[in-house]
Amino acid sequence: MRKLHIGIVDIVSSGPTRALYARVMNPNLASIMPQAIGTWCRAEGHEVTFVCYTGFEDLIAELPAHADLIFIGAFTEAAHTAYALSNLFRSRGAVTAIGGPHARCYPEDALRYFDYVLGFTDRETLRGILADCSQHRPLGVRVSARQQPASLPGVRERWQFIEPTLRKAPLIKMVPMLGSLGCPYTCSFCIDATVPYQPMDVDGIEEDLRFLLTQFRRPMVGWHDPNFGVRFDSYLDAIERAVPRGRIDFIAESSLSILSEPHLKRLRRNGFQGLLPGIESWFDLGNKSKTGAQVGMEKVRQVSEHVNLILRYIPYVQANFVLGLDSDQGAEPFELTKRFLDRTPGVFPGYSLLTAFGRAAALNLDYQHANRVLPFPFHFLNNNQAMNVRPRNYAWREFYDHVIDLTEYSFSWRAIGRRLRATPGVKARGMNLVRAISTEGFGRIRYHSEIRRRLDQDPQFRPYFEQETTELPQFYLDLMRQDLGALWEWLPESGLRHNPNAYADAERGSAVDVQFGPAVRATAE
Ligand code: B12
Ligand code: SF4
Repeated sequence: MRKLHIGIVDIVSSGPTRALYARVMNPNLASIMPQAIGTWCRAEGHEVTFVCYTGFEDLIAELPAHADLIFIGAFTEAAHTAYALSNLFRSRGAVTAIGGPHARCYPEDALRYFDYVLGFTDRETLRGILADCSQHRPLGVRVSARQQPASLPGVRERWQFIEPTLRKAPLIKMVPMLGSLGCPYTCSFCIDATVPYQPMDVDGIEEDLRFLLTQFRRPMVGWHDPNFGVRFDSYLDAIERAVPRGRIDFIAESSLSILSEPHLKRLRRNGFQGLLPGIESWFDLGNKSKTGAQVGMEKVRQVSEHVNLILRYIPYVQANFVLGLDSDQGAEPFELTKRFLDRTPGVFPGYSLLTAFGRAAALNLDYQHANRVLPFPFHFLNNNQAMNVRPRNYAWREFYDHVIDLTEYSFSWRAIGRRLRATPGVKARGMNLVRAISTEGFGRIRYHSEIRRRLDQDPQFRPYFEQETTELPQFYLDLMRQDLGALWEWLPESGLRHNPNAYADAERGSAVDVQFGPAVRATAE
């Protein structure tokens, strides 16, 4: 095979930024897979230029002008950035490929702009693409391994990409690691509900941790497992074997059902500094929070006690909620969240507006069949800037009133003060304060209030939200143009629109045919 010049972009920021929070945090949000792809490409003998785009780089200057192949890893919120980049590099003769959450959720749309659209990706899948490396236009080919890879390059192998990425991080330097793929739970809204749980090799994890100790005085690891610690003892045994007590700090997303008191004691002994359990709803998804059939105030009491217990052992706890679920009605769900905050002052609340990310979950088919999915451009699908599912039990204005009220309550100076007093440690306090007064707290209050104001006053808003028209309000177009910066010029005009019901159409067999290239091992997911 000829030696290829390959560019890899891990898009963390969907456009240029100068925000302080982005400078501190974005390098810490790098993904594992682009680093894995880079490692495999180099191991196959190709030349690789790797950029983790945090919003501060000049992408066009940093990537090779004459690349043979460009891989882009993108969330849906970065889809337009990815489409623009693909267009730019195709114009210079490169073949382009996209992988990551957007490619998994919206493959039909991504096929219009990329030669390859990847689902599950293992080394074999990649080899097929490297061997084929040819244009597939106007529609690309969709390529996927049959299942998640059995193994991925560890930290030592990925260090060639981790190290330059973390060099951009001035304060916190978080190394991304993976202990497992998939999840044994089946939350109906989750992309992993149908992906079997699969632990990664524990020996590899130990080796990575030992390696990290040689690189930083006190490393910090962010576990990217959908649900860390399902095989709790096996992971903690590995950590205890590899890491002298307290030498590495860890952060993980775990469900409440895993976080029993004996487990918390062990997590604390082993340097866990931050946990992000999902609560999601007071009226649904009891299996995840170990509350069974309990709902409403009863669930608030139980979950609050549990989260306060976690806070006795772990300084930083973010509890995640989804707003606007079908099980919610009236003011009660929002009021219950306020009571939860009153009872659990140390917790940082993470709110997501209900979002149907294309093929992410089977539940999205129901929303599409019911014609409840709005065609908000991908750029706004980050759980906050737009809610693309029409709520079942709320009118839009009423819904936004509740969201604003809850956000104001959560990030009032009173709540911030209580949170700071209830949070142990300078780092955790600092993080809670910065998040509250920057984009996540005050910023969201401003943004949601602007949307609410426009629902009353901007004549383009209400008809779009009520699905009377698909004409996007100018407000969103202007915002997108501003966010994308110079890349806006490269965004194909058709990229602004997508079929919000592509998943349902594909199931009905009325979608655009998926093509498969000759030399690639292609399987529909
Ligand atoms: C860990 C995680 C995070 C971490 C790390 C993020 C990161 N940069 O990787 C943190 C906490 C920072 C995070 C933040 C966010 N996240 Co998140 N996160 C996850 C989670 C739990 C696991 C993803 C993961 O790394 N899995 C391990 C990898 C190896 O497996 P995989 O993702 O399935 O990838 C496979 C293929 O897709 C492919 N692949 C993946 N990437 C690439 C790249 C290339 C180039 C190629 C070729 C192939 C490829 O290969 C892999 C192996 O088969 C998923 C949920 C889930 N269970 O998947 C949500 C998820 C990915 N997050 C999601 C969202 C919405 C967000 C946020 C926007 C939330 C917010 N409002 O802030 C931010 C965006 C952050 C950013 N821009 O980077 C959505 C994405 C939906 C979408 N279509 O965009 C998901 C799916 C959750 C959901 N709502 O269903 N997240
Ligand atoms: S517990 Fe978390 S990762 Fe597992 S299916 Fe539910 S939401 Fe997804």
